[in-house]
Amino acid sequence: MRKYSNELKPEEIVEIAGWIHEKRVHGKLVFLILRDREGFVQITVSKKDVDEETFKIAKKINKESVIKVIGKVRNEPRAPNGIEIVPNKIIVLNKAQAPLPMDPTEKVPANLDTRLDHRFMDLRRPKISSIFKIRSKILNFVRDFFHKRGFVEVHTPRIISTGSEGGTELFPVQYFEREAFLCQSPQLYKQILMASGLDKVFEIATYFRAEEHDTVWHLNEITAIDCEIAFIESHVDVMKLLEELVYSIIKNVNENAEKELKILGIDEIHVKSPFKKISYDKALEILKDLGLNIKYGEDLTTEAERKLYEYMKEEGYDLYFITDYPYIIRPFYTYIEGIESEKIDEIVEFLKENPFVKTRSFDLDYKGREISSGSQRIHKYEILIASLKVKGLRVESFKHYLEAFKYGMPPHGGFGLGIERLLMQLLNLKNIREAVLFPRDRNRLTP
Ligand code: AMO
Repeated sequence: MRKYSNELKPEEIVEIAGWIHEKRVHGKLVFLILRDREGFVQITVSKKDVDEETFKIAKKINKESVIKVIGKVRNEPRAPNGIEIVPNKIIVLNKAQAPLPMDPTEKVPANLDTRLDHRFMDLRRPKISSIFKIRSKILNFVRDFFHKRGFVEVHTPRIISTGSEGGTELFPVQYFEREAFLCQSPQLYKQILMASGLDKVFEIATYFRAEEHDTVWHLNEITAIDCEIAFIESHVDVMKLLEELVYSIIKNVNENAEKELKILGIDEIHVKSPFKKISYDKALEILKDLGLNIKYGEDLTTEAERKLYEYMKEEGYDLYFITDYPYIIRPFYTYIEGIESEKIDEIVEFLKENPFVKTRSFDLDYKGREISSGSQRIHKYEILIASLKVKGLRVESFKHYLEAFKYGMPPHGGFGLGIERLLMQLLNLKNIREAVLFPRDRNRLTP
């Protein structure tokens, strides 16, 4: 049975397989450092211990070739982790060509583009694979978190007929003889499901966003943790759940990904709970005091987000909510405060006259970047129609979504939490592309 490099015990005869990370030849001795998923082990090939053929193989083989070794484990204080394998047999499973497109030992640094072009090789570096091992652990934990709380995991369509977030950030696809789009988020479907009686749903979803931004925190294809809950009192219930989720993700990473964090040079991820909560109005006041004027009704700029974090950091917060945004900068489905009327025309008029009316909405920022946003949703049919009209969206395009609001839709709300942004901030990655295996951005469609 094949063993990993972290499972070896002295005096055992073992079989181990992996890549040749390093090779040093000293006359009648060849040292191979074999790398597998779990780490490294030295293979010490001495001319006197092995047959001529095996010695020749060891001496000649290129770095990054894949080998299988059968041999005896021995204590060796001079070897990297205190043990070495003295091989009986070395089998070359596949030779690597030379020169390599990049250096997996990190001795020669490579730029991000070269690394992403050769991602399979980039991932041979423990620092890089650690990011994805943590990502996998987080998603496993998230599924468990929701299931323990009675949520049902769902999968909604990736090919859709209409945008869910408003705006024009859609990728068109040819769907037989019709035009369709890649989904921007599961928003409309997770809301429809609130009328189904499933009550609490979550989805690990892919979002496609045709945003033109070419920045270090935007991607055109992302993964997000989406959830929706029925029978809430307000957005505060949703924020409570999101806070519990993010807090427990961080706790879980600290407890269960110690090895990966260490490889990434992180001792422990700091988290102060409860998270700080400030309203949009308060955020603008704080920013004004810090010398930055944001026009009321405009979104926080990158600079504003960064300044706000400086303020929060002083108070010990890396994570904080910004709540109660004005209607003008939130999506059409966001719950609007203070609407009494059930007449569509009256509501339209009210919204046109009061574009800054407060909504039951929030963003969760982590070290100066938005990682999640959510809200209570409008659950009244007439208000929803009015909101679509005020936002300049075609009511007919939302026909099937609107149906769900006619025959018993409970109050509900939810959030979307971008996994790449979460990982980026959690692990202090400088570029969001580090948090996704094969990023899709404005310029990158391969590999
Ligand atoms: P929103 O559009 O704010 O909300 O997206 C939710 C979260 O998804 C991530 N995200 C992105 N990450 C990287 N690059 C992008 N281009 C990008 N776009 C979004 C962010 C963001 O906070 N339907 C609502 C959520 C809800 O209310 O339930 C939505 O999609 O982390």
